[in-house]
Amino acid sequence: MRRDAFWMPFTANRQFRAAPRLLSRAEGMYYWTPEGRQVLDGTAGLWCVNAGHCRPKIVEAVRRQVGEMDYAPTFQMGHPLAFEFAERLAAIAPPGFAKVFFTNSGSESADTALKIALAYHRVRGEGQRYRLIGRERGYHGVNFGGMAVGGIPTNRKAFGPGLAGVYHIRHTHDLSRNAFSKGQPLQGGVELADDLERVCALHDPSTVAAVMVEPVAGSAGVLVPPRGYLERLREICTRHGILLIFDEVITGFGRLGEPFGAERLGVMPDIITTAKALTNGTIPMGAVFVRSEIFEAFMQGPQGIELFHGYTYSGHPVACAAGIAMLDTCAEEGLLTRASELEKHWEEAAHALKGARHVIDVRNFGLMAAVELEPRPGAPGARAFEAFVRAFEAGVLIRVTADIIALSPPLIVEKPQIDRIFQAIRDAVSAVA
Ligand code: PXG
Repeated sequence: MRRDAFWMPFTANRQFRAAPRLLSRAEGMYYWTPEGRQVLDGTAGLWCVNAGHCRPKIVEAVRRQVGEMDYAPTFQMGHPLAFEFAERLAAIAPPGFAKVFFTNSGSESADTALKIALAYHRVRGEGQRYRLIGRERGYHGVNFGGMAVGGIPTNRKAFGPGLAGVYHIRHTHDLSRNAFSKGQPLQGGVELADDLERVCALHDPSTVAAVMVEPVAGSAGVLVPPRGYLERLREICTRHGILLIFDEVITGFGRLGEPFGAERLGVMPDIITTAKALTNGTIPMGAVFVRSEIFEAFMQGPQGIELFHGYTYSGHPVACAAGIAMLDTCAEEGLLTRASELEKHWEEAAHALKGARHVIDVRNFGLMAAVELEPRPGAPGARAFEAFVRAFEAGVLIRVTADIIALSPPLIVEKPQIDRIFQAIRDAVSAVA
Protein backbone atom coordinates (compact mmCIF):
# COMPACT_ATOMS: atom_id res chain seq x y z
CA MET A 1 0.00 0.00 0.00
CA ARG A 2 1.26 3.49 -0.85
CA ARG A 3 1.72 5.73 2.14
CA ASP A 4 2.32 9.03 0.42
CA ALA A 5 -0.86 11.04 0.88
CA PHE A 6 -1.36 11.08 4.66
CA TRP A 7 0.48 14.07 6.16
CA MET A 8 0.91 12.65 9.64
CA PRO A 9 0.29 14.91 12.65
CA PHE A 10 3.10 15.63 15.13
CA THR A 11 5.24 13.09 13.28
CA ALA A 12 8.65 13.00 11.66
CA ASN A 13 7.07 12.04 8.33
CA ARG A 14 10.30 11.18 6.49
CA GLN A 15 11.64 9.11 9.37
CA PHE A 16 8.31 7.33 9.74
CA ARG A 17 8.13 6.46 6.08
CA ALA A 18 11.57 4.87 6.31
CA ALA A 19 10.54 2.76 9.32
CA PRO A 20 6.75 2.67 9.76
CA ARG A 21 5.04 1.45 12.91
CA LEU A 22 1.46 0.39 12.31
CA LEU A 23 -1.40 -0.74 14.51
CA SER A 24 -4.40 -2.51 13.06
CA ARG A 25 -6.43 -4.03 15.87
CA ALA A 26 -7.09 -3.45 19.55
CA GLU A 27 -8.79 -5.08 22.51
CA GLY A 28 -8.59 -4.43 26.23
CA MET A 29 -5.01 -3.60 27.20
CA TYR A 30 -3.53 -4.52 23.82
CA TYR A 31 -2.92 -3.43 20.27
CA TRP A 32 -1.89 -5.74 17.46
CA THR A 33 0.30 -4.82 14.51
CA PRO A 34 -0.77 -5.85 11.00
CA GLU A 35 1.71 -8.76 11.29
CA GLY A 36 -0.18 -9.95 14.38
CA ARG A 37 2.36 -8.86 16.99
CA GLN A 38 0.75 -7.97 20.34
CA VAL A 39 1.64 -4.62 21.94
CA LEU A 40 0.76 -3.75 25.54
CA ASP A 41 -0.73 -0.25 25.64
CA GLY A 42 1.14 1.80 28.24
CA THR A 43 -0.38 5.07 27.06
CA ALA A 44 -4.13 4.45 26.63
CA GLY A 45 -3.70 5.34 22.96
CA LEU A 46 -2.88 9.01 23.38
CA TRP A 47 -4.10 9.29 26.99
CA CYS A 48 -7.68 8.69 25.89
CA VAL A 49 -8.67 5.01 26.03
CA ASN A 50 -9.22 4.96 29.79
CA ALA A 51 -11.56 1.94 29.82
CA GLY A 52 -9.38 -0.14 27.49
CA HIS A 53 -9.91 -0.87 23.82
CA CYS A 54 -13.06 -1.96 22.00
CA ARG A 55 -15.19 -2.29 25.11
CA PRO A 56 -18.36 -4.18 24.10
CA LYS A 57 -20.90 -1.71 25.53
CA ILE A 58 -19.32 1.21 23.74
CA VAL A 59 -18.90 -0.66 20.46
CA GLU A 60 -22.53 -1.76 20.59
CA ALA A 61 -23.85 1.71 21.47
CA VAL A 62 -22.01 3.26 18.53
CA ARG A 63 -23.24 0.56 16.15
CA ARG A 64 -26.80 1.04 17.30
CA GLN A 65 -26.80 4.82 17.20
CA VAL A 66 -25.17 5.18 13.81
CA GLY A 67 -27.98 3.07 12.36
CA GLU A 68 -30.72 4.85 14.34
CA MET A 69 -29.81 8.48 13.68
CA ASP A 70 -26.43 9.29 12.19
CA TYR A 71 -26.50 13.02 12.72
CA ALA A 72 -28.77 15.73 14.02
CA PRO A 73 -28.12 19.43 14.53
CA THR A 74 -28.00 21.01 17.98
CA PHE A 75 -28.34 24.66 16.89
CA GLN A 76 -31.91 25.72 17.74
CA MET A 77 -32.79 22.00 17.66
CA GLY A 78 -32.03 19.11 19.92
CA HIS A 79 -31.93 15.36 20.24
CA PRO A 80 -32.42 13.29 23.37
CA LEU A 81 -28.91 11.83 23.64
CA ALA A 82 -27.17 15.21 23.93
CA PHE A 83 -29.43 16.19 26.84
CA GLU A 84 -29.07 12.79 28.46
CA PHE A 85 -25.30 12.74 28.17
CA ALA A 86 -24.98 16.28 29.54
CA GLU A 87 -27.15 15.32 32.55
CA ARG A 88 -25.05 12.22 33.16
CA LEU A 89 -21.87 14.25 32.99
CA ALA A 90 -23.15 16.98 35.28
CA ALA A 91 -24.07 14.24 37.77
CA ILE A 92 -20.46 13.01 38.03
CA ALA A 93 -18.86 16.47 37.83
CA PRO A 94 -17.76 18.21 41.01
CA PRO A 95 -20.62 20.04 42.76
CA GLY A 96 -21.67 23.24 41.02
CA PHE A 97 -20.55 22.28 37.51
CA ALA A 98 -24.08 21.93 36.23
CA LYS A 99 -23.64 23.06 32.62
CA VAL A 100 -21.91 21.21 29.82
CA PHE A 101 -20.91 22.64 26.41
CA PHE A 102 -19.98 20.00 23.82
CA THR A 103 -17.03 20.26 21.43
CA ASN A 104 -15.14 17.72 19.32
CA SER A 105 -11.64 17.74 20.78
CA GLY A 106 -9.44 19.03 23.55
CA SER A 107 -8.28 21.89 21.35
CA GLU A 108 -11.86 23.00 20.79
CA SER A 109 -12.60 22.63 24.48
CA ALA A 110 -9.70 24.95 25.30
CA ASP A 111 -10.79 27.61 22.83
CA THR A 112 -14.41 27.27 23.95
CA ALA A 113 -13.46 27.77 27.60
CA LEU A 114 -11.38 30.86 26.79
CA LYS A 115 -14.23 32.34 24.75
CA ILE A 116 -16.76 31.62 27.48
CA ALA A 117 -14.49 33.34 30.00
CA LEU A 118 -14.14 36.47 27.86
CA ALA A 119 -17.86 36.61 27.04
CA TYR A 120 -18.80 36.00 30.68
CA HIS A 121 -16.95 39.06 31.87
CA ARG A 122 -18.40 41.13 29.04
CA VAL A 123 -21.99 40.12 29.70
CA ARG A 124 -21.47 41.20 33.32
CA GLY A 125 -20.20 44.61 32.23
CA GLU A 126 -16.52 43.81 32.75
CA GLY A 127 -15.49 43.79 29.10
CA GLN A 128 -12.12 45.29 30.07
CA ARG A 129 -11.09 41.80 31.22
CA TYR A 130 -9.58 40.60 27.97
CA ARG A 131 -6.21 39.23 29.05
CA LEU A 132 -5.53 35.51 29.35
CA ILE A 133 -2.81 33.86 31.38
CA GLY A 134 -1.33 30.43 30.76
CA ARG A 135 1.79 28.71 31.96
CA GLU A 136 5.12 27.74 30.45
CA ARG A 137 5.03 24.11 29.26
CA GLY A 138 1.23 24.12 29.31
CA TYR A 139 -0.56 22.27 26.51
CA HIS A 140 -4.06 23.32 25.55
CA GLY A 141 -4.22 21.91 22.07
CA VAL A 142 -3.25 23.41 18.77
CA ASN A 143 -5.97 25.88 17.83
CA PHE A 144 -5.10 29.56 18.03
CA GLY A 145 -6.44 30.21 21.53
CA GLY A 146 -5.01 27.12 23.16
CA MET A 147 -1.76 27.48 21.25
CA ALA A 148 -1.33 31.05 22.48
CA VAL A 149 -2.18 30.27 26.10
CA GLY A 150 -0.13 27.06 25.92
CA GLY A 151 3.54 27.27 26.67
CA ILE A 152 5.31 24.74 24.47
CA PRO A 153 7.81 26.64 22.33
CA THR A 154 7.89 24.21 19.38
CA ASN A 155 4.10 24.31 19.11
CA ARG A 156 4.10 28.11 18.83
CA LYS A 157 7.17 29.25 16.98
CA ALA A 158 6.10 28.64 13.37
CA PHE A 159 2.69 30.22 13.68
CA GLY A 160 3.02 33.96 14.00
CA PRO A 161 2.19 36.32 16.83
CA GLY A 162 -0.84 34.46 18.21
CA LEU A 163 -3.37 36.25 20.40
CA ALA A 164 -2.77 39.66 21.88
CA GLY A 165 -3.01 39.99 25.65
CA VAL A 166 -1.71 36.53 26.56
CA TYR A 167 0.91 36.04 29.28
CA HIS A 168 2.55 33.09 30.95
CA ILE A 169 3.55 32.20 34.47
CA ARG A 170 6.50 29.95 35.29
CA HIS A 171 6.24 26.21 34.93
CA THR A 172 6.55 24.05 38.01
CA HIS A 173 9.30 21.62 36.96
CA ASP A 174 12.31 21.81 39.26
CA LEU A 175 14.50 18.73 39.44
CA SER A 176 17.07 20.49 41.61
CA ARG A 177 14.52 20.46 44.42
CA ASN A 178 11.98 17.81 43.52
CA ALA A 179 13.66 14.95 41.61
CA PHE A 180 12.22 11.48 42.29
CA SER A 181 9.12 12.84 44.02
CA LYS A 182 6.41 10.35 44.80
CA GLY A 183 3.09 12.08 44.22
CA GLN A 184 3.04 15.85 44.67
CA PRO A 185 6.48 17.37 45.21
CA LEU A 186 6.92 19.06 48.55
CA GLN A 187 9.02 22.08 47.67
CA GLY A 188 8.23 25.45 46.20
CA GLY A 189 4.48 25.33 45.49
CA VAL A 190 3.41 28.63 46.96
CA GLU A 191 6.44 30.47 45.68
CA LEU A 192 5.88 29.19 42.12
CA ALA A 193 2.21 30.15 42.21
CA ASP A 194 3.07 33.62 43.44
CA ASP A 195 4.41 34.21 39.94
CA LEU A 196 0.75 34.76 39.02
CA GLU A 197 0.62 37.70 41.40
CA ARG A 198 3.65 39.20 39.65
CA VAL A 199 2.09 38.87 36.18
CA CYS A 200 -1.23 40.24 37.44
CA ALA A 201 0.44 43.22 39.06
CA LEU A 202 2.27 44.06 35.84
CA HIS A 203 -0.89 44.05 33.72
CA ASP A 204 -3.50 45.23 36.24
CA PRO A 205 -5.51 42.28 37.56
CA SER A 206 -8.81 43.97 36.70
CA THR A 207 -7.96 43.40 33.02
CA VAL A 208 -7.39 39.65 33.37
CA ALA A 209 -10.24 37.36 32.28
CA ALA A 210 -8.87 33.90 33.04
CA VAL A 211 -5.94 31.74 34.03
CA MET A 212 -5.76 28.34 32.34
CA VAL A 213 -3.59 25.47 33.57
CA GLU A 214 -3.57 21.69 33.51
CA PRO A 215 -3.88 20.43 37.09
CA VAL A 216 -1.03 18.05 36.18
CA ALA A 217 0.75 19.02 32.95
CA GLY A 218 0.59 15.97 30.69
CA SER A 219 2.11 16.58 27.28
CA ALA A 220 5.07 18.47 28.69
CA GLY A 221 6.03 15.32 30.55
CA VAL A 222 3.82 14.73 33.61
CA LEU A 223 4.68 17.76 35.72
CA VAL A 224 2.93 17.26 39.05
CA PRO A 225 2.21 20.53 40.88
CA PRO A 226 4.02 20.90 44.20
CA ARG A 227 1.86 21.00 47.31
CA GLY A 228 0.15 24.31 47.86
CA TYR A 229 0.60 25.43 44.26
CA LEU A 230 -2.94 25.07 42.92
CA GLU A 231 -4.42 26.29 46.20
CA ARG A 232 -2.43 29.50 45.83
CA LEU A 233 -3.44 29.96 42.18
CA ARG A 234 -7.07 29.61 43.28
CA GLU A 235 -6.60 32.16 46.03
CA ILE A 236 -5.03 34.74 43.71
CA CYS A 237 -7.71 34.26 41.03
CA THR A 238 -10.51 34.60 43.58
CA ARG A 239 -8.98 37.71 45.07
CA HIS A 240 -8.82 39.42 41.67
CA GLY A 241 -12.11 38.18 40.18
CA ILE A 242 -10.24 36.09 37.58
CA LEU A 243 -11.72 32.80 36.32
CA LEU A 244 -9.59 29.72 36.88
CA ILE A 245 -9.82 27.15 34.08
CA PHE A 246 -8.51 23.62 34.60
CA ASP A 247 -7.67 21.81 31.41
CA GLU A 248 -8.58 18.26 32.38
CA VAL A 249 -8.34 16.76 28.91
CA ILE A 250 -5.87 14.26 30.36
CA THR A 251 -6.65 14.34 34.10
CA GLY A 252 -10.44 14.01 33.66
CA PHE A 253 -12.30 10.71 33.87
CA GLY A 254 -10.35 8.83 36.45
CA ARG A 255 -6.71 9.31 35.48
CA LEU A 256 -5.85 10.61 38.96
CA GLY A 257 -8.06 8.25 40.96
CA GLU A 258 -11.10 10.52 41.17
CA PRO A 259 -13.48 11.38 38.36
CA PHE A 260 -11.76 14.77 37.97
CA GLY A 261 -8.30 15.98 38.88
CA ALA A 262 -9.81 18.96 40.69
CA GLU A 263 -11.28 16.55 43.24
CA ARG A 264 -8.07 14.62 43.72
CA LEU A 265 -6.10 17.82 44.14
CA GLY A 266 -8.73 19.46 46.32
CA VAL A 267 -8.91 22.70 44.35
CA MET A 268 -11.99 23.79 42.43
CA PRO A 269 -11.68 25.86 39.26
CA ASP A 270 -14.52 27.78 37.57
CA ILE A 271 -14.40 25.96 34.24
CA ILE A 272 -13.15 22.45 33.41
CA THR A 273 -12.24 21.37 29.90
CA THR A 274 -12.29 17.71 28.89
CA ALA A 275 -12.07 15.46 25.80
CA LYS A 276 -10.11 12.23 25.23
CA ALA A 277 -11.54 9.70 27.74
CA LEU A 278 -14.97 11.35 27.55
CA THR A 279 -15.88 8.80 24.88
CA ASN A 280 -12.96 6.46 25.65
CA GLY A 281 -11.39 7.83 22.50
CA THR A 282 -13.94 5.96 20.41
CA ILE A 283 -15.57 8.95 18.73
CA PRO A 284 -13.97 12.41 18.83
CA MET A 285 -15.67 14.62 21.41
CA GLY A 286 -14.92 17.22 24.06
CA ALA A 287 -16.94 18.80 26.85
CA VAL A 288 -16.54 22.03 28.79
CA PHE A 289 -17.99 21.99 32.31
CA VAL A 290 -19.12 25.37 33.57
CA ARG A 291 -20.26 26.51 36.97
CA SER A 292 -23.95 27.43 37.06
CA GLU A 293 -23.23 31.03 38.06
CA ILE A 294 -21.31 31.55 34.83
CA PHE A 295 -24.14 30.16 32.74
CA GLU A 296 -26.69 32.21 34.69
CA ALA A 297 -24.79 35.43 33.98
CA PHE A 298 -25.43 34.81 30.27
CA MET A 299 -29.13 34.23 30.98
CA GLN A 300 -29.38 37.77 32.39
CA GLY A 301 -28.28 39.25 29.07
CA PRO A 302 -30.51 40.26 26.16
CA GLN A 303 -33.03 37.72 24.84
CA GLY A 304 -31.86 35.63 21.91
CA ILE A 305 -28.74 33.56 21.35
CA GLU A 306 -26.68 34.04 24.48
CA LEU A 307 -23.35 32.70 23.22
CA PHE A 308 -22.40 32.93 19.57
CA HIS A 309 -20.29 29.80 19.61
CA GLY A 310 -20.69 26.13 18.74
CA TYR A 311 -19.65 23.45 16.28
CA THR A 312 -21.61 21.55 13.63
CA TYR A 313 -20.84 18.43 15.63
CA SER A 314 -21.43 19.79 19.17
CA GLY A 315 -23.34 16.98 20.89
CA HIS A 316 -23.04 14.60 17.92
CA PRO A 317 -25.46 11.71 18.52
CA VAL A 318 -22.94 8.94 17.87
CA ALA A 319 -20.39 10.58 20.17
CA CYS A 320 -23.06 11.00 22.86
CA ALA A 321 -23.97 7.32 22.54
CA ALA A 322 -20.31 6.37 22.94
CA GLY A 323 -19.97 8.69 25.93
CA ILE A 324 -23.03 7.36 27.73
CA ALA A 325 -21.79 3.80 27.21
CA MET A 326 -18.37 4.87 28.50
CA LEU A 327 -19.96 6.22 31.69
CA ASP A 328 -21.90 2.96 32.08
CA THR A 329 -18.73 0.93 31.65
CA CYS A 330 -16.89 3.11 34.17
CA ALA A 331 -19.73 2.80 36.68
CA GLU A 332 -19.97 -0.98 36.34
CA GLU A 333 -16.25 -1.49 36.76
CA GLY A 334 -15.45 1.34 39.20
CA LEU A 335 -12.97 2.76 36.71
CA LEU A 336 -13.22 6.40 37.72
CA THR A 337 -11.61 5.58 41.06
CA ARG A 338 -9.62 2.47 40.13
CA ALA A 339 -6.39 4.44 39.70
CA SER A 340 -6.37 5.11 43.43
CA GLU A 341 -6.32 1.35 44.12
CA LEU A 342 -3.39 0.80 41.79
CA GLU A 343 -1.48 3.94 42.61
CA LYS A 344 0.81 2.44 45.27
CA HIS A 345 1.86 -0.46 43.06
CA TRP A 346 2.27 1.90 40.12
CA GLU A 347 4.42 4.24 42.18
CA GLU A 348 6.69 1.47 43.44
CA ALA A 349 7.10 -0.05 39.98
CA ALA A 350 7.96 3.36 38.53
CA HIS A 351 10.40 4.35 41.24
CA ALA A 352 12.23 1.04 40.97
CA LEU A 353 13.77 2.69 37.88
CA LYS A 354 15.72 5.07 40.10
CA GLY A 355 19.35 4.25 39.40
CA ALA A 356 18.63 2.72 35.97
CA ARG A 357 20.88 3.89 33.13
CA HIS A 358 20.33 7.53 32.01
CA VAL A 359 17.40 8.03 34.42
CA ILE A 360 17.52 11.46 36.12
CA ASP A 361 13.96 11.56 37.44
CA VAL A 362 10.88 9.44 38.05
CA ARG A 363 7.61 11.06 39.02
CA ASN A 364 4.06 9.77 39.38
CA PHE A 365 0.54 10.76 40.33
CA GLY A 366 -2.66 8.74 39.92
CA LEU A 367 -2.03 6.43 36.96
CA MET A 368 0.38 8.85 35.32
CA ALA A 369 4.14 8.65 35.48
CA ALA A 370 7.20 10.01 33.75
CA VAL A 371 10.74 8.74 33.49
CA GLU A 372 13.12 11.52 32.52
CA LEU A 373 16.42 10.69 30.84
CA GLU A 374 19.63 12.66 30.72
CA PRO A 375 19.75 13.94 27.13
CA ARG A 376 22.52 12.56 24.96
CA PRO A 377 25.01 15.39 24.43
CA GLY A 378 24.28 17.12 21.14
CA ALA A 379 21.19 15.01 20.43
CA PRO A 380 18.30 16.02 22.69
CA GLY A 381 15.35 13.64 22.50
CA ALA A 382 17.32 10.88 20.76
CA ARG A 383 17.66 8.63 23.79
CA ALA A 384 13.98 8.66 24.65
CA PHE A 385 12.96 8.18 21.03
CA GLU A 386 15.28 5.20 20.65
CA ALA A 387 13.91 3.77 23.90
CA PHE A 388 10.39 4.21 22.53
CA VAL A 389 11.27 2.28 19.37
CA ARG A 390 12.95 -0.49 21.39
CA ALA A 391 10.00 -0.80 23.78
CA PHE A 392 7.60 -0.96 20.84
CA GLU A 393 9.66 -3.72 19.25
CA ALA A 394 9.60 -5.52 22.59
CA GLY A 395 5.80 -5.27 22.63
CA VAL A 396 5.12 -2.29 24.91
CA LEU A 397 3.75 1.07 23.76
CA ILE A 398 5.14 4.06 25.65
CA ARG A 399 5.05 7.76 24.75
CA VAL A 400 7.99 10.12 24.61
CA THR A 401 8.33 13.87 24.55
CA ALA A 402 11.86 15.26 24.35
CA ASP A 403 13.82 13.01 26.76
CA ILE A 404 10.82 12.22 28.92
CA ILE A 405 8.96 8.90 28.78
CA ALA A 406 5.31 9.47 29.73
CA LEU A 407 2.99 6.69 30.85
CA SER A 408 -0.77 6.51 31.26
CA PRO A 409 -2.15 3.00 30.76
CA PRO A 410 -5.86 2.25 30.46
CA LEU A 411 -7.41 2.20 33.94
CA ILE A 412 -8.21 -1.51 33.55
CA VAL A 413 -4.48 -2.32 33.74
CA GLU A 414 -3.49 -5.22 36.01
CA LYS A 415 -0.46 -5.31 38.28
CA PRO A 416 1.58 -7.78 36.16
CA GLN A 417 1.02 -5.51 33.17
CA ILE A 418 2.28 -2.55 35.16
CA ASP A 419 5.41 -4.54 36.00
CA ARG A 420 5.86 -5.44 32.35
CA ILE A 421 5.64 -1.79 31.26
CA PHE A 422 8.39 -0.72 33.63
CA GLN A 423 10.55 -3.76 32.86
CA ALA A 424 10.32 -2.91 29.16
CA ILE A 425 11.42 0.65 29.95
CA ARG A 426 14.33 -0.60 32.04
CA ASP A 427 15.43 -2.88 29.19
CA ALA A 428 14.99 -0.16 26.58
CA VAL A 429 16.86 2.61 28.42
CA SER A 430 19.64 0.20 29.39
CA ALA A 431 20.13 -0.70 25.74
CA VAL A 432 20.38 2.81 24.30
CA ALA A 433 23.70 4.60 24.16
N1 PXG B 1 -5.46 19.93 26.49
C1 PXG B 1 -4.64 19.02 27.01
C2 PXG B 1 -4.29 19.09 28.45
C3 PXG B 1 -4.17 17.98 26.22
O1 PXG B 1 -3.36 17.06 26.75
C4 PXG B 1 -5.39 18.92 24.36
C5 PXG B 1 -5.83 19.91 25.20
C6 PXG B 1 -5.81 18.93 22.94
O2 PXG B 1 -6.65 17.87 22.67
P1 PXG B 1 -6.93 17.42 21.14
O3 PXG B 1 -8.08 16.48 21.30
O4 PXG B 1 -7.30 18.63 20.39
O5 PXG B 1 -5.68 16.77 20.66
C7 PXG B 1 -4.56 17.92 24.87
C8 PXG B 1 -4.07 16.84 23.95
C9 PXG B 1 1.07 13.56 24.11
C10 PXG B 1 -0.17 14.06 23.46
O6 PXG B 1 1.64 12.61 23.65
C11 PXG B 1 -1.03 14.82 24.20
C12 PXG B 1 -2.17 15.34 23.62
C13 PXG B 1 -2.45 15.06 22.29
C14 PXG B 1 -1.59 14.28 21.56
C15 PXG B 1 -0.43 13.77 22.14
O7 PXG B 1 1.48 14.06 25.15
N2 PXG B 1 -2.97 16.12 24.40
